[in-house]
Amino acid sequence: MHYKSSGSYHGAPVYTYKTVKAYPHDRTAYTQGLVYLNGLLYEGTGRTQRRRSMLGKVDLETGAVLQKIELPVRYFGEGITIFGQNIFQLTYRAKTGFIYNKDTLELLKSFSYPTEGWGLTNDGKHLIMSDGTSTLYFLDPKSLKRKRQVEVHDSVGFVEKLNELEYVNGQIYANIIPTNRIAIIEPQNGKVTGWIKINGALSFYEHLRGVNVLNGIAYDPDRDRLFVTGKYWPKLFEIKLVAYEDHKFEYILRLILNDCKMTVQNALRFISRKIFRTLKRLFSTKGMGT
Ligand SMILES: [Ca+2]
Repeated sequence: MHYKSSGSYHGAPVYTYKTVKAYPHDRTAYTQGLVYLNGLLYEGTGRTQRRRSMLGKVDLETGAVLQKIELPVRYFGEGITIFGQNIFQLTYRAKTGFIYNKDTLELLKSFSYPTEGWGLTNDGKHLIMSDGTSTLYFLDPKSLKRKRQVEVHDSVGFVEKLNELEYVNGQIYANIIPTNRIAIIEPQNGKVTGWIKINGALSFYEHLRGVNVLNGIAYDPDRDRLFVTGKYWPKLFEIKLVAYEDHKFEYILRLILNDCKMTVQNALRFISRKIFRTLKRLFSTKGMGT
């Protein structure tokens, strides 16, 4: 288990977090895009063996899906963003995006782009898109044409696998797949100005139940609330960033406690299984004698 870390990584400060509040999140949602607007979460999910890709409105407090549409089975849904009255949604390899009415989720039209589609957000002027590389593309929201692009980099080199995005106070936050790290990116030049470590949000018991990686960032600018979740995560967290240097002991303790919890849970499961088998054997032996 790797607990050691310092207050900076590749030349940029490292942040961890405090959980302000945990909300329920649909455990079956293979989260690919997340947005907050006026009390609601909007979530885009990818295709799984059991479910088609989806775009839905979710009640923040209960995690209940209030309204949703499913994508045709050939599309794997990716990042989403809300710009004006419309929701934009990317798909993974079909080079096709969709535009919906924000209120009704009615499909208005589709558009195309030349790369894979991963994450999507906007800065109020442009849509900002990732494609799994280190490049962020800035698209005109009307013509959907690429206006400019930046290469995301830190002091060591390019930062690749940028996935779910969120524009937060003039910076772009990006999940780095498949880690539990978020890069904070300067939109003008692509420079990473900080890193956020989201390890330890879920217990190892929840990891044993099949949760996947962090992949969902949303921001409420009115109340300065930052939300994160992940693929198949049973919870969505409102978090506050704190400097890693100031909270590293608390952070390490949280990871160790999660490990201990898992060890105890596994031990209890092992012992109860042994007791159950022994009792079963005893009773079946008695039964054979009568
Ligand atoms: Ca987002």
